[in-house]
Parts: sequence; C-alpha cells; structure tokens
Amino acid sequence: MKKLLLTGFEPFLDYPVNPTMEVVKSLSGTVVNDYLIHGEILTVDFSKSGEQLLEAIEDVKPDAVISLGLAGGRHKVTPERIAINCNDGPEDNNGWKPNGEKIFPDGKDGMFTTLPIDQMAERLKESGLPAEISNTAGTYLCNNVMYHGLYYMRKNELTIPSGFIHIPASHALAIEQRKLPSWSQEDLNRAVELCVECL
Ligand code: PCA
Repeated sequence: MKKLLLTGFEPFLDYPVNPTMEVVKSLSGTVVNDYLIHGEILTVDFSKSGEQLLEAIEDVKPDAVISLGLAGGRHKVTPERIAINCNDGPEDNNGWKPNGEKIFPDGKDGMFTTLPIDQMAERLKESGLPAEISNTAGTYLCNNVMYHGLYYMRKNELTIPSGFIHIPASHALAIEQRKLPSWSQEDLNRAVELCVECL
C-alpha cells in the first residue's frame, strides 16, 4: 500500500484553534484511494516547521505529500499553485518576525506544486464543495513549508507529488472569531479526502 504524508499546523496568531489539526487527526491512520495516511502536526516557527516536514518525509518515505494550512477569511478550499522563496509576515509562535528573507539562498524564486490541483478543484466542485486554485500561498509558514517540500523533492530528484492546500475556518473557530466564513469540520475532512482521491 502507498503512503501519504498529511500535515497540519498548530494554532497561531489570534486563532485559538486550527482546523487543519482536526483534519489530520481524523484522517491519520485511515486509507483513502489506496494511500495509508500518516498525519503530522507542524509548529508555526520559521526556524523549525520546514525542517519538521523534511524529517517526516525522511521517516515516513511517503509516495505523496499534502500539507494543509488555515486561510482564515477564505470561503473556499484552495489548492495552491506556487510557493515562493520568501519569508515574510507577522511574528511566528516563537516571536520571530521575518522580513522578506530567502528561504533557501540557492533556491529558485518560485516552484510549482506537483499535486493534481486542477482535478482536485474540479472534484470538490462536482461533489458540491466550493473550491478554486489559489495563485498565492502568501509568505508565511504555509508558503515556507510548501517551498521546503518542493525544494527537497527537486534536490533529491524525487518525483513524488508534493504541495499545499489552504482550507477555510471551521465553525469551531468562527465561534471564537468575528466575521470569519466557516465550514463544518465534516465538510473540511471530506474535502481533503476528495483531494487525496485525485492522487
Ligand atoms: N496557516 C498559516 C500558517 C499556519 C496555518 O495554518 C499560513 O497560511 O501561512
């Protein structure tokens, strides 16, 4: 059986919960589309999160990698097209505030996902779940982790699919935060399963 590494993030900034953690907890250990899902929760820390992903890739030796992040304010599930070689944004959970530095000095400016994002977005819509491809994963930890995965695959000449999907807030998070569009946790879990079915 093939293995999928599925990552989520711990809570960060003023979000007291992160629905990606719940998706990973629910799907870890299950089998979807002949992939046994191995879940990992990453910290929100510019000095650690990328390394955590790479360590998990080396431990698990997956056949595909999907990382998940919360995009509070987005209405749809958004598979990401590209990661850029830049760290920027607010303070991370360790109090570090980046200022536009490169993630890898020898890295390309940008790298495209190797996940089937067109099929993923179509599959979600056919199943009644709002989705669209996003052309920016931002410059915070989600972009950082996506870039780490793609950089590693390229450097090690691995052709396994790797990339990132941003998801909206869950209802549990929207109860805590004003004016956030939200989905039920069940729909978020289902959306990620449908994406895995496209691998
Ligand atoms: N979302 C953040 C980092 C952690 C998360 O879940 C982001 O979009 O960069």
